[in-house]
Amino acid sequence: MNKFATVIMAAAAATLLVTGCSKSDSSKIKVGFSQVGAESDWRKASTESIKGEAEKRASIELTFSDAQQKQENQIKAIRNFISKGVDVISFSPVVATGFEDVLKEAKEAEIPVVLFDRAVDVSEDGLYVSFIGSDFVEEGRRAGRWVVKNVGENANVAELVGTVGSAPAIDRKKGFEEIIANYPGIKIIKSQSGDFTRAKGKEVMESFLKSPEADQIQVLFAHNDDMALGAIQAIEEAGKKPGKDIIIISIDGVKTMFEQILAGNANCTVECNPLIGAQLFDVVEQIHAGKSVPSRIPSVEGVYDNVGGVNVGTDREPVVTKKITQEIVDSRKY
Ligand code: GYE
Repeated sequence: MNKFATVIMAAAAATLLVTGCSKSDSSKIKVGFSQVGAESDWRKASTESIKGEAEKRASIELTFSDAQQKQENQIKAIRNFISKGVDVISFSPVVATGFEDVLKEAKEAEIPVVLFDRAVDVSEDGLYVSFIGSDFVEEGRRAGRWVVKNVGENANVAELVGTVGSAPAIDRKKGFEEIIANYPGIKIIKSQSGDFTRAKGKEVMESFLKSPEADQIQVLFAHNDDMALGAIQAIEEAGKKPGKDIIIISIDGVKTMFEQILAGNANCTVECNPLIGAQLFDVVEQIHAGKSVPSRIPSVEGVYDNVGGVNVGTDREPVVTKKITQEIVDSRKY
C-alpha cells in the first residue's frame, strides 16, 4: 500500500468514525411523553412499561413528564416538547376535551402525536396519527354483563366514577349503562367520582354508606381497582362484608385486586392492559421510518373473577372470565 492510499484510508476511517458518532446521536428518535400522574397501580405499571421499554431501545431518547393529574401541566409539557423540537409527542390525556389548540400547534410544527391509553375529543381530523389503548366502552359493557349474569336482573348499584371528564370515566359509565338499560330492575342509586384514587374511593364509599340509601346498596361498580380497594376498606369499617354483602366489580386487573378477589373480598375485575410501552415505541419507530400506521391500535384484554366461565362478551365475540387462582395472582406482573 503506498503512502497516499494509507492517508486516504485513514481519512476515510476518521470520517466514518465521526459520521458514525454523530449519526448514532442524531438517529435517536426524540420522544416527549406526558403521563397523567401516579394516581393508581395501573398508572404506575403504565409508567414503568413506557420507561422500561424506552431504556431497552437504543433508537429512543425519551423525555418523560408527569402531569400530576392536571391538564394545565400536560399542556405546558406538550408545548415544551414542541419548542424543543422532539420527533414524536405522545401523551395520555388527563381529560378528553381542551387539547385542540395544543394539538394544532404540534401539527403546525409537523410533530406527529400518538395518543396513549386515553383518547381526546376533537372536532377536526388529523390532529393525531394514532391512538393505542383499550376500548373503555366495551370494558363498561363487560362489567354490566357480569352483573346481569351473576347478580341477576334486580340490583341496586353504587358507582364510583373515575376522573370527571376523562375518557375512561365517560366511556365505562356509558358501556355499563348501555347494558343495564335492558334491565329496569338494575338501578344506579349512587354515583360519584373518586378520581381513580384509593383514598378518594374510600372517602366516597364512606359517604355512600352513611347515606339514607346505604342499606339498599347490593353492588359496587368502580371504574378502577384502586377506588374499589379503597371502598373495600370503607365497607369493612362500616361492619359489612365486601364481596358478600356488597358484590364488587371493577376495572384494571391489578395484582392487589386479584388478591382481594381470591380472598373473597371482591368479585370481578375487567382487565385493562397498562403494559403497552412496547406497542408505543413500535409505532414511534414506524412513524419515524416514514411508514403508515393504523389510526387505532386496540389492546388485548381478558376478564377475571371468582366464578370462571362467564361470557361477558357477546355471542359472536365471546370473552369468557377466568377464575382467579393463587397461580394467576403470583404470575401477575402489575
Ligand atoms: O383504569 C385507572 C387510571 O386511563 C385506563 O387511568 C386508564 C385509567 C385506569 O388511573 O386506574
